[in-house]
Amino acid sequence: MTATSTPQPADIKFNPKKCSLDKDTNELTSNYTYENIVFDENNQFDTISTNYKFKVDLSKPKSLGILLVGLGGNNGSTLFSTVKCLQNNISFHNGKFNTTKEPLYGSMTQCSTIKLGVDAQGNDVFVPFKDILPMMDPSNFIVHGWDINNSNMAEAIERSQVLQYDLIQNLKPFVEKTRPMPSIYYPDFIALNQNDRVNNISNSTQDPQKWQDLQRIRNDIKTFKHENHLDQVIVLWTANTERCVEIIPGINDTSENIMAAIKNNHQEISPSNIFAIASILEGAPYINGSPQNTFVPGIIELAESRNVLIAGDDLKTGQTKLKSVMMQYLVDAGIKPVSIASYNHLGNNDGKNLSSHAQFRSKEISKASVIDDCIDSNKILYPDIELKEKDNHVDHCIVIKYVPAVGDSKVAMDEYYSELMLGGHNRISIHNVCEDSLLATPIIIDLLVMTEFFSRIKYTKVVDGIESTDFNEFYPILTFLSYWLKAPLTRSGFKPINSLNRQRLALENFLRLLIGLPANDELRFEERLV
Ligand code: NAI
Ligand code: DG6
Repeated sequence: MTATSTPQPADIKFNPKKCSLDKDTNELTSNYTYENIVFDENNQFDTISTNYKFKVDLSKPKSLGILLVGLGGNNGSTLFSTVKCLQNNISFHNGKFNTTKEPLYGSMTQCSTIKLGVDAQGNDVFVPFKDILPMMDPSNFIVHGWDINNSNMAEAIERSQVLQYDLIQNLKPFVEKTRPMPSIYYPDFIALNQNDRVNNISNSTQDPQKWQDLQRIRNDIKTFKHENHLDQVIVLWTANTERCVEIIPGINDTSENIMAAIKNNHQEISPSNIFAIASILEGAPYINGSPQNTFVPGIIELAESRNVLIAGDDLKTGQTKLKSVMMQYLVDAGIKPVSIASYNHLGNNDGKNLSSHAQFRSKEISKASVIDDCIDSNKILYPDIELKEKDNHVDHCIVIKYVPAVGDSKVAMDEYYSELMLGGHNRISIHNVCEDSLLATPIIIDLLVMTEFFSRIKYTKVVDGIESTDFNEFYPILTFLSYWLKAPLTRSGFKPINSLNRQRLALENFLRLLIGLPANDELRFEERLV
């Protein structure tokens, strides 16, 4: 593999000392020894080391089915349009010139690189992220989905006001024939101000039949898969933010209870609960791109028992991504942030929905959690709570306001106020204006590409030189996707990792080990030692 090539499966280069390729099955197997330092309760440590064998199926599917809940929204219609642009070479006027095939800026899989090593002169050598191993090309996505509004996709992109005028005109012939499938709407979960959008639903709001709703969504997934001859479908929620559901023992705490609660039309069963369960029962990975707590314990248990990949919550696009970087920078520099005030205003339909308190609260929770792991990492700056409560936390204030005039251009203003030595203070103010859905869409692409990629990987443990013939799939909560998610859903007993660099490092090192390379470090001994 060269630094610029786009390898086909046959071109994959790997370290033969660690990997082998089975040409019959087209699977690449790599050996990896995972080492970690484990401390006991007396603060004594030991090195643990576990041998694993990972197997990647190098044959990616010809097409990947994508079902979006919220297809007609800003993110949904922008993703749909992006794929149509790629598939049909649709050009558009970008300021001064006409262009086709602009790179998918903002997508880590499509536009970033990974360091593989150094050349003979000690210069770093990078390869495109997507070229390390075969990954889906977004032009091979087949996209459809549901929406509570029946506008066709030409009307949807016009309404969204995300894309430029001439691109919308050029896209129209390719998108106007698609209408979202009717969805399910339980009015209590999204803001009342969304009511006037509702004209494409299959349930009765007066006489709920949630069990039937579940069957119908399952059927939609099956039909889509069958009609498009697809091996795999991924379902992603990019519909309005819902209010959080209450976790109620006996209702949504186990998989058995939640199925019974659906049959009984329990009020705390949300539309996103129905979509997640339908996907899991159909074996389709489910990603929650919004902040609500769809993944109640009963749904996690169902995903575990069916071994279906799930990930969430809430796309990490602008302000929060920057916050996870800023916070890590400050804390790792030994500077002590004491307050972060984050203001947002936006004028799209997402902003309108979030102007309602219960839906705002879901977002507030997901936006707030992003600094927790940084605080936990440094007991010098943030000593244990018993010492003095005020020393232990950051005043973190989150405000979101709906300002229709700015449309999809979201404005984010953040002030980081920190303590310096000898009583000094440091105030950093950030003013960030971004086209919200043009940041979110490449992130959705990454989540889909990586979910499909991870579904082709299996592993087994090697104990005393003996490897089990049974290869396992990943634990269903796919925390490798945390890089793209604001409030990473995490396996019970583990804390989420929010720091962007740590999330990216995990992905890079995992891709490296699959081709037999050691974890990346920046020791640069070529330069530093004589
Ligand atoms: P949007 O309001 O433009 O689109 C949401 C769509 O969902 C609408 O077309 C609406 O009719 C539809 N919808 C509502 N309930 C539904 C249901 N039960 N079934 C099917 N469709 C339903 O919002 P946008 O901007 O596309 O954002 C979508 C979600 O992604 C929101 O929850 C938002 O908070 C989240 N998000 C958005 C980001 C962005 O940058 N745009 C970033 C991070 C998260
Ligand atoms: C206002 O905060 C609207 C939200 O939907 C955000 O646009 C979205 O959650 C992205 O947030 P962030 O913090 O990643 O920019």
